[in-house]
Amino acid sequence: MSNTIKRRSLLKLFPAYLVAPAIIVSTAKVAGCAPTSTSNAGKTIILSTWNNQTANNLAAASAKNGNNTIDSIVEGISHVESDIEDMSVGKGGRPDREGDVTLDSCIMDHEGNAGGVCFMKDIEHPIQVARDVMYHTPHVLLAGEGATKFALERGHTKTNLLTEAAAKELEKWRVESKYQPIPNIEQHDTIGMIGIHEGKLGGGCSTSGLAYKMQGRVGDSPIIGAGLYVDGEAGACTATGMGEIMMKNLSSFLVVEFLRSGDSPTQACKKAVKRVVDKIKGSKKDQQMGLIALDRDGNVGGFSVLPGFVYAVTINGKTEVVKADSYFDKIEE
Ligand code: SD4
Repeated sequence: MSNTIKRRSLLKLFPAYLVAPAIIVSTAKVAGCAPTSTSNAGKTIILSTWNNQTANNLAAASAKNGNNTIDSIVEGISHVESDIEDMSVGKGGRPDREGDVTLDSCIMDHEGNAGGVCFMKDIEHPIQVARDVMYHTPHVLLAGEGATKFALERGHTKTNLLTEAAAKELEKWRVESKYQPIPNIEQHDTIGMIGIHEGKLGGGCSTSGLAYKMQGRVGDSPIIGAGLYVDGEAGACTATGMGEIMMKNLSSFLVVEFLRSGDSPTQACKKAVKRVVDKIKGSKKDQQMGLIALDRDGNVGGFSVLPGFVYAVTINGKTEVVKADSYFDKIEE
């Protein structure tokens, strides 16, 4: 049994933050959470969904080495895309029910430029292709074969994204073919990263989407306003979880609008979570959504629908994993 599967089995019993091999601090202890504090202004800050400490550290190191916010974020996310132990992003990601790994990603800078790819096959680094869409095309989103073709034109090479471990899991899943994404497990590990460096905000998001999704399904992660939104005048937000609920509510955009009107990042995420919960019909505990946000003064925060959501925060080279507060205290009824 691989480590990943062991970890997944553990996650079925315990929320993610209980098995994450990291120091977890509560939201309140994170420097910069105070709504009106400007103590982080001028610092380099990187935030990412889930326990993506290595990605944060790589992004922060890249910024220290002179790269801008966007290129630093791309470096951090690219690491996760190549990590086959992460079965929700890039190479090694869980496939759709036909056995194809299809990737979604987007990126947005301080000035409001944006790019993305969705339903893209055979390319290991969707975040880099998203950056190319942003800077080298007049468009925002390329899909499917067009995205792969563009990536090849930009110098990417074809890669087999389906690993043996993911193929074996698919075979097991096909025995029952029950499509019931489990909060914090099936919906776990997508990387959304936002940051500020030299006063410039930016963000990126990358995922293989929900495991065993219908062929052609695209979630929130490549959709500007749903999985990611950045506005240099207000702040940045990115999301993880069941993409359909972020898409119906444009949750990342909404959080940035709350930041614009003066809410702290935690308060803004909490209000956007409440909006989603109020609108869910049926059981409100079937779907996880985790949001993280950063305002233009460098204050950070996060909030989720269900417990179990954590995020990594790096402020001036020091990384911590933070357990987000959630709307519900328990997953079970
Ligand atoms: C999606 N939001 O495709 C993504 C899944 C995710 O951690 O966040 N997984 O809906």
